[in-house]
Amino acid sequence: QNDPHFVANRTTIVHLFEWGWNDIAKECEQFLGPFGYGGVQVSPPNENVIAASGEIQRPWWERYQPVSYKLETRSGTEKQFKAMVKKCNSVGVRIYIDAVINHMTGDWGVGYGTGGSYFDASSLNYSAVPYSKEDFNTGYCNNGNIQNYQDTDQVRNCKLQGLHDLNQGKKHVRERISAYFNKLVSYGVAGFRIDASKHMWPGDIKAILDQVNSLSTAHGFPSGARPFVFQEVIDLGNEGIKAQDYFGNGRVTEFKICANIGNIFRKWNQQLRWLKNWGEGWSFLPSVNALVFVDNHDNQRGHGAGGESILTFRVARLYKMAQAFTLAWPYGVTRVMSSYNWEQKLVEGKDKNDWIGPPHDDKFKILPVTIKSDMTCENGWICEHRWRQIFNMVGFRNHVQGTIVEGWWDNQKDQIAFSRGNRGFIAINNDDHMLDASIPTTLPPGDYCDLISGRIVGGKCTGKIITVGSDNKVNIKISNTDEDPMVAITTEMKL
Ligand code: LM2
Repeated sequence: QNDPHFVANRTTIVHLFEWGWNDIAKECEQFLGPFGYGGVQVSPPNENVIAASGEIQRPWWERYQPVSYKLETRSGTEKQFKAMVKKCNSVGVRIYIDAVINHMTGDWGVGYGTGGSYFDASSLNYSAVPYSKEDFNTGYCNNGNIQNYQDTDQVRNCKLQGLHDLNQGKKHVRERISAYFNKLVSYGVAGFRIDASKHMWPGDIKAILDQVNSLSTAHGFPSGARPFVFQEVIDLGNEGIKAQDYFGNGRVTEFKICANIGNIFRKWNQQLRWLKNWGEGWSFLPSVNALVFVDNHDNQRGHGAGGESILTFRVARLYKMAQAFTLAWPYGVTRVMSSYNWEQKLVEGKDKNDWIGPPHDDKFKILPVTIKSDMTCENGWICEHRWRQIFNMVGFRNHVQGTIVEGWWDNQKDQIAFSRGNRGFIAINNDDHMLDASIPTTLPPGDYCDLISGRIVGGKCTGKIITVGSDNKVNIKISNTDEDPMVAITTEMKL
């Protein structure tokens, strides 16, 4: 189902990667609600393997190795999870969980998960679900990993990176997963990011979702509303499995965006003016089917559909520009990444530290997200979603929702501008010289507060003031050396 069930005038999801439940509850109340975020993608809430081997201690990726569907993880307890969902819903912020249902753990032998549940990975016994040998796909690819991504059967039945592959064709497996989803729905969760969807049969995902209850009016959803679904399918156009195969279940992550937007803003054989027909015009997925993002938790560290061009918080200036464009452009449901910092160790272009988990104390307890007086985060948390340029552009998107792009302008190179109906206007200068132009706009004449450089605090604009003249033109001057070489205005911040 493609509708995220945002409350009115909200448009954007933030992925609070590896945050604790108590911190997310606080963030909903203190920031996400007041600043207009529509929902949060949270890290997998179910019990996972405790990964520790040699140098690698409690990596972030241990959460992609389920042990059971008990809600006990480094992010917190079931009780804390439940309280978080309630608190977030009460301030109009939806919660979507990262659902790891393609597989269980890799080969860790015998152990206990983060919730204390026993498992034996070698005999495929996950007693707390329970799953046993018959619930898994065995005997494919000689019991090994996917060898050939052109072979659809292999991609779905063999192992992904050594992870024991569940057989979602089985009634018992479908029942255990839908029971897990139903518990989450009863707590007020609004939907699911379905991890590794490419590695499951679309019909099996459908059979599971068909057994999931509708969202409840008690949590503020419209009566009969079906959970929001966005499926993680990496389809760059060169494999047998297509994103389209999954449209019947819900939205699909559009990974073509990440590398392309990186190339454009890095000016690697690309120019900003090519953004003019961004979206379907670039043969991306239809807007109604797409989940849109500049980077995600995988490709920001070279996993998944990564590559050199991916923009992240580490190249903040370009990242903010790419985010501003993405949030200003009417295409798909947008998701903003919110990261923690880790020290990279680049060896021949590969980060040896790509496994490092969230900021933690010496007992590996996740550190709280603390907030400074300028609204940004500390303790190792980056909080891109709290950068003014980004949260104000979320506000821009909320405000211009339902309008079309009008008055596209460019300088034949890396300076662009456009309006959104009579509600918003944005100009970006990624060229190597000043942008100095009088640009026609569909915004009404008057003075506006630029939301990239400031906000309205106590009735006063703390940033640049931009004037739309009675001739319906706006004089834009943006130096190519500005910290943020762009301006954006909306009628919401008309002075
Ligand atoms: C995803 N989407 O389809 C997630 O977005 C991605 O983060 C997951 O991989 C992947 N699918 C499986 O859920 C991550 C990470 C991998 C990691 C797995 C499992 O990118 O590196 O694999 O989670 O934790 C790790 C080791 C790998 C090992 C495997 C099994 O890196 O070397 O393979 O665990 O123990 C033997």
